[in-house]
Amino acid sequence: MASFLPARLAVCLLPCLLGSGLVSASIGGSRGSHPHIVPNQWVVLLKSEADPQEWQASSAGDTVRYHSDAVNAVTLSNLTQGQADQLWEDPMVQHVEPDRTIRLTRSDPCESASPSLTAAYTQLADLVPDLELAAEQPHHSGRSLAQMSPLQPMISGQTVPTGIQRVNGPLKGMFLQPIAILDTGVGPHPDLNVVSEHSCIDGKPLTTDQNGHGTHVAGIAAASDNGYGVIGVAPGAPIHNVKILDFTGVGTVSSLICGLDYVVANNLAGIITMSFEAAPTPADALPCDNPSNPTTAMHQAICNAVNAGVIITVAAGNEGDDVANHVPAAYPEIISVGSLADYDGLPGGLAQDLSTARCGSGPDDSLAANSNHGSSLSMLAPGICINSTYIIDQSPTGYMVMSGTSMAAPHVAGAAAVLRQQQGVSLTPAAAKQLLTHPTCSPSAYQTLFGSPGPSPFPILDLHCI
Ligand SMILES: [Ca+2]
Repeated sequence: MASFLPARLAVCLLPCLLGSGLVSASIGGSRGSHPHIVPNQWVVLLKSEADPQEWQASSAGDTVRYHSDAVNAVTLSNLTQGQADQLWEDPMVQHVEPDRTIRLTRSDPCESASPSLTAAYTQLADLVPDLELAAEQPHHSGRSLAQMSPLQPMISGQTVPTGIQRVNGPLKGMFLQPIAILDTGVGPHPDLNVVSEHSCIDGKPLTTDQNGHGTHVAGIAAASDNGYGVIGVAPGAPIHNVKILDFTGVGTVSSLICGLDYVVANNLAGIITMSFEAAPTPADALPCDNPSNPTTAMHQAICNAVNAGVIITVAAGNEGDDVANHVPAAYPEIISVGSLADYDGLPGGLAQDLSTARCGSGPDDSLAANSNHGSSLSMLAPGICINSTYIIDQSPTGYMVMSGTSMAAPHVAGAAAVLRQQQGVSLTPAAAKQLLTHPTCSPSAYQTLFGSPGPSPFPILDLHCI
């Protein structure tokens, strides 16, 4: 441990630089003058009768990847605007649009790791010198799930995070409905039951998480009930690690569609959670499945995944804005989740107002100050001061407290896994959304929001009421 950076610095080094805007990066390593567009890269949606691999042979540009499950499309790079315009003349082409960057929903990773777990993981780190992954070498971890697994018994003591308490967890039992985490990667982490891994980052097949965000999200949804670490909403549920954002938290619409393709094509998971935003375009507001006036590739791909039976939870975003201004959170087909500020795991607004503390985000049991909201927000779940799994590379404890709607959405994904287990896999995404957003508990069971007594204007996740 002697050569570890001081814990707080090590924990914060990369994510804090990114969070403060001091570091920026994009997939592919270059970016044009427009920060939301991948230069000379295009998503070409093809008509249903076209085979993407055969069509590509006659097109200009270089193929980044084919899409055939979430949408029928090809992503092409090194294609000029003029060449892209010419593609509209192709009878097999339905729609051409620039590939867009997608970015992690901003959250606060700079909180302290759980003190109760620090000692145990310090011991773990002492035993495993190669846990010291330098932040400047984010793509070369080299550790594997197999290397981690034998270390599980070295960690003792399990805490129930406040968010789990607040939604009336933890639940006991076997949770078998898989959840796909479309994020910065997941783990490896001994408290997570990762059953498959796939990278959609160009030229970087490594699926491990060098950011920490995806690992944190995964633990909220499904950390195992195993006597150590934390426990998730659907404890031990199988996790599919689908890496669509690089270590800086940046991806593309193409990498998102790649992730959706992976889940849909392999029929892997009936639930997806994701926490990113793209700059919206007018076409994002158009309905899906209208070839004569098509919506965006991102929206259509998400619709197709939902139509294939996948329940999708999306972080509402942390701008304190109307969620209607943010995609994909604004899409009506998904469940958008805002952040509830809760400090004690209990309803009623009784906890001390921690607004001056690092985690403070308004009064206890209120809508978090920076959570997006508005009439199109589906529901709330705890999102402030949430303790969950984190990459050991950047937290010697392996756990971290983070805040944001990124932390709220996976609570609902875990609940969707519980619901699917209760109701059967035939439960449709629309029916799941209806059940999750119309709790069976009476409004009087709700809490104070906005600092004054009264019913919540938004449904709040409660595992006893779904
Ligand atoms: Ca655990």
